[in-house]
Amino acid sequence: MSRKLKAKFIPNPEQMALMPDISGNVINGLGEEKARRPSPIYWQTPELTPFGPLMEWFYSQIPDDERMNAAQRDRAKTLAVKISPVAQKKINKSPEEWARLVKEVGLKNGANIIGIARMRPEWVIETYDVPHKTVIMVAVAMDFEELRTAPEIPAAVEVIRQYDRGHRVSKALATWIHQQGWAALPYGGSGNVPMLLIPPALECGFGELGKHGSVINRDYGSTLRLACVVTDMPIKIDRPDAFGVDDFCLNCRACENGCPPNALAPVKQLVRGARKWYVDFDKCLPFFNENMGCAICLAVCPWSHPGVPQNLIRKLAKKSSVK
Ligand code: B12
Repeated sequence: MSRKLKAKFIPNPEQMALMPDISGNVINGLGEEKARRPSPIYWQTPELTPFGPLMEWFYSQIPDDERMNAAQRDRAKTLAVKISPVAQKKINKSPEEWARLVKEVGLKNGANIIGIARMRPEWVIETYDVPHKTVIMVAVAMDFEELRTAPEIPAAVEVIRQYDRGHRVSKALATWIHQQGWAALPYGGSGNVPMLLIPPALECGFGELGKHGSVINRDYGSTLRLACVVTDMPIKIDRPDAFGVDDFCLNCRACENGCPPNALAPVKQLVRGARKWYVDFDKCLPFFNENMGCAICLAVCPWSHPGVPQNLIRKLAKKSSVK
């Protein structure tokens, strides 16, 4: 399916007329040698980014489909839920005990994985203040059978549903933290998140960055959606996890070949002082906007198939032990 789309994609001139003069890759700092905080680019208040009109155009393209509408309504309900204020009495526990409890509460409320990272200012978008010292990362997995239909409606519906779950888990966690007497801010992962979610996800052990620019996890592959809660509660920090993805992606071309607008590169690139897999924003965005949020790169990734990550990890471990 994606090969057919690849041959055909010619961006809509109405959308292209809204493109700003500045490249999204310049805003993102492609080729810059020095580290700096990221600039707002998308899914932020439209006035903060020259791509604001493109965000509005994306919404104008969403089909009037009952499944989409129902998923949007559910997410709106979750977004409207208010969380209780911080309790007057602050409870003190060891960082290890807080980590155990935070993970228990997150998993009980529907997360697939919870991890803890120490906040780094370079993750926070430059138009925001750096909030709190600790980041609780939340991962929810998308259903592969829905995801594999990308860029069709069932995949787009699954994305909205899992964003809803991300919002529910982060709100439940923030409520619980408030009840313990500590401040917390929940970010469900869609819209106006003040920071990048991928770098803390990598730091807290959710996995490695794939060639497609998303995190690949040892259990859920490329199917994760991310959300977070930021807090000053002193929680024990987790460690990164590497299991061979970096080497694997160098030799795999599934997402590169599957991406209709050719937005994925065969080699890592320098972005704001770090060499990493980088997605060409100017190529990715027009296709994303015209195809309900796309997600083909995740659907064609071999790591996304249930059961495959475990086999790949075994094979990669064998290969590295004979090197
Ligand atoms: C803007 C945005 C987009 C834009 C631009 C994407 C892009 N690559 O530039 C558009 C709308 C096109 C988009 C598309 C998609 N997105 Co998007 N997107 C975001 C958003 C809101 C902000 C990211 C951002 O500002 N990027 C711009 C600049 C700063 O990017 P960058 O410097 O290249 O940094 C990126 C990575 O390299 C990494 N990173 C940053 N610093 C560092 C440092 C080091 C050392 C390393 C290793 C990595 C790293 O984090 C950044 C994430 O894009 C995040 C949510 C969030 N708050 O983080 C979701 C997010 C990254 N998207 C996500 C996904 C899944 C998608 C799609 C598959 C759509 C879909 N239907 O789900 C596609 C895939 C496109 C692609 N191949 O990247 C997920 C990724 C989940 C995961 N498992 O990792 C996120 C985290 C949303 C979420 N809540 O789950 N997205």
